[in-house]
Amino acid sequence: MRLSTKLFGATFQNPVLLAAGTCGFGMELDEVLDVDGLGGFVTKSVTLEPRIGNGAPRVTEFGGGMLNSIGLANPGLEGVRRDKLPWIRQNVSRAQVFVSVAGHSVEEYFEIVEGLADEQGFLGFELNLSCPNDASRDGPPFALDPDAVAAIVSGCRSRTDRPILAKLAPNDPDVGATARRAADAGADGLTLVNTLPGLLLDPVTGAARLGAGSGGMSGPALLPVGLRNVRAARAATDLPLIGVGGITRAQDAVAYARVGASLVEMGTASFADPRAASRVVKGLARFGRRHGFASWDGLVGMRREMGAP
Ligand code: RRO
Repeated sequence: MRLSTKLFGATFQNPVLLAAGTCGFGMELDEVLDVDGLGGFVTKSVTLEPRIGNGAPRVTEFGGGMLNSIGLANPGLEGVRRDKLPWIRQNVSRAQVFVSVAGHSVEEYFEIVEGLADEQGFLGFELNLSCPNDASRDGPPFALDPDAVAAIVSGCRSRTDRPILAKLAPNDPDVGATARRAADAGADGLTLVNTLPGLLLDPVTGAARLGAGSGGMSGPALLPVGLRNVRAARAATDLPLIGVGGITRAQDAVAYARVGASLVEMGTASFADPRAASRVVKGLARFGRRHGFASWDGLVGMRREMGAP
């Protein structure tokens, strides 16, 4: 099965990327995985200033996956320019890289996009509008406010010619409408979904198992949520979609293609097995051979095929 696909003016050698927050800036996985053999990766979300993140524990597991509240720990714009992008420029030539951008205000997104304008080594931006763990902000993430989504995407659009992805939330009551607002504001693609807000407790003490209290749920339990949201976005727009949530096997990636995702991202599965994404790439080739599919692109569902989500 031909796995390469052309999107956003670039060639992805295969459709499997590592999701934001699960692979640092690529260099952190250098010893365990050939990141350049993947379709690409999305960096940890970058904020204007460095952030140390939330208190420990930041991650806890349960039967369906895991819950995290990292709290946007990252070196900040200047640290990324100085310490992270040079490694990417030197070591990543075939995988496509998106820089994830997060802000506590609308303007912070603009400043980061402008601050990276002259930097090389990455294809585009994934605007993280859906972080469930940002203690610097009151209220729900930007992704649940369609006016904020439109303002952030259009402001970034006017500041860069690079591809812009908008990463939306899993608990959006009308993700199709939000997808349309992002498309109208000039997004080149949408990433669905971020982690789902959740809470785990110690039954004896009643205390939250994460230092920050609640967090974002990821892992196998997120698969049906992600598929449903991708399908709803596909029914609402023609934009390329990136499916993320709960992929552990090649057939999960194929399910995302069927509901309209042109690319997929993996994260939680690679915590248990750092080579999980490479395994899915190989599994996709096998899936195509076994079931007689000539190309990944041929599996990607079109808008006209999508019924009600
Ligand atoms: O850093 C985090 O706690 C975090 C982020 Br920015 C996000 O977008 N999603 C998530 O599950 N955790």
